[in-house]
Amino acid sequence: MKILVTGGAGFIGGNFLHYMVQNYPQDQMVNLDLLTYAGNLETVKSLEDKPNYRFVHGDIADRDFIMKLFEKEKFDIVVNFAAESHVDRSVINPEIFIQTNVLGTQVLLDASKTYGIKRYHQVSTDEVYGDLPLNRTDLFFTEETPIHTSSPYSASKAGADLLVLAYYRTFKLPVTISRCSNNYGPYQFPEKLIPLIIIRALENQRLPIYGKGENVRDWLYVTDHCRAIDLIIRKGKEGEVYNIGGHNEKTNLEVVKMVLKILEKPESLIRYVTDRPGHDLRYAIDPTKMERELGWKPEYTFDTGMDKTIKWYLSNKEWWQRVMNGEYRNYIKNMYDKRLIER
Ligand code: NAD
Ligand code: TDX
Repeated sequence: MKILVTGGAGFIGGNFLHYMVQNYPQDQMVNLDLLTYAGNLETVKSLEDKPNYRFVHGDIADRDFIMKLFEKEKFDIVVNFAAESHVDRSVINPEIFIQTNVLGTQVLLDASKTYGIKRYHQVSTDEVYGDLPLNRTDLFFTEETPIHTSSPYSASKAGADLLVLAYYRTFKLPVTISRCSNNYGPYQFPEKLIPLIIIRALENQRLPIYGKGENVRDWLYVTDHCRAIDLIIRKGKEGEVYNIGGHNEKTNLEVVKMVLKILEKPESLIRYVTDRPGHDLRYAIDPTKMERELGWKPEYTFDTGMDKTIKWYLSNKEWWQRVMNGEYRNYIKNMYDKRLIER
């Protein structure tokens, strides 16, 4: 089996490749990545000498390049992780989100249709369902929850999901979609809450919490997400959507306080800053379908997952120090300076 993994130099795609290369030595993995600010070949460095792994540099939205690649490689399975993935960046510059997340997905779908594949899997997000109220803890996102997006990021992911389902209905392309809750774990770019907080706390810098810190996210350790995708591409039903989550809801403040406690840093580092525009209140996944149909359950609790994650950031300083280059420093300055001054 030859598997194309797009966005494999990013956080979840990279973890997925580590998992797949190790668990399926008989399958060939091709990692296609544009190496944007979020892509880092050091994440997959230890795979470079493996006989069942290869890297290809390129853009999923470059139609000529993708068509030639599919013609030459004859992939059996496509797993599309490649995306612009940060909500805050989509507030500042929505265009690249449409380009990569919508048009890039369409190019991959067209290539899959033209050259034939056994399965196209789209890695999507719980954010396509919008948000839930904070005071209705009885409500969860199911696969039937209507799409109702808030940010340019989630709108672009929802647009891609609709295209994927349209290619199933219209062209009988064998597709599946997974919609996962917030991931955390090794190799996550430090613009996302958990790595940002770990790294800033280690450096005794102020920890920006949007609004009152009451927003709720449903956290899943990244390897549990990777295992779920592996199950879906092998055993999932064509044309189906699968929600992935571990019933692990926490307010942002709870998450930040937990990190501070583990790192033995003071809560006085916390700063409440200007809220994210359109900030979704609560995400909560109902993963019953994954459990019932594919026998999936998360292996990590928040305690075991956070312990592993923090230990990883502590022993991989070179990885995160190298990604915090000029672009990263400018981003942090533009994103947070004004927020921290305003309040
Ligand atoms: P990430 O930002 O860490 O990685 C994205 C990767 O895609 C990078 O390596 C980047 O270089 C690559 N990329 C970007 N544009 C590209 C293009 N045009 N062509 C080829 N490669 C390109 O993202 P992540 O957090 O690993 O998320 C991966 C996927 O999972 C995304 O589709 C995201 O929407 C989805 N998702 C993420 C989470 C989460 O909590 N991080 C949760 C649910 C779903
Ligand atoms: O500095 C911060 N302060 C803060 O309070 C940052 C970066 C975030 N937050 C809050 C906003 C959210 O309520 O923390 C929460 C988590 O924020 P992010 O890490 O940016 O994630 P989120 O917006 O929830 O989206 C994530 O989960 C769904 C991923 O980035 C998406 O790619 C995925 O689809």
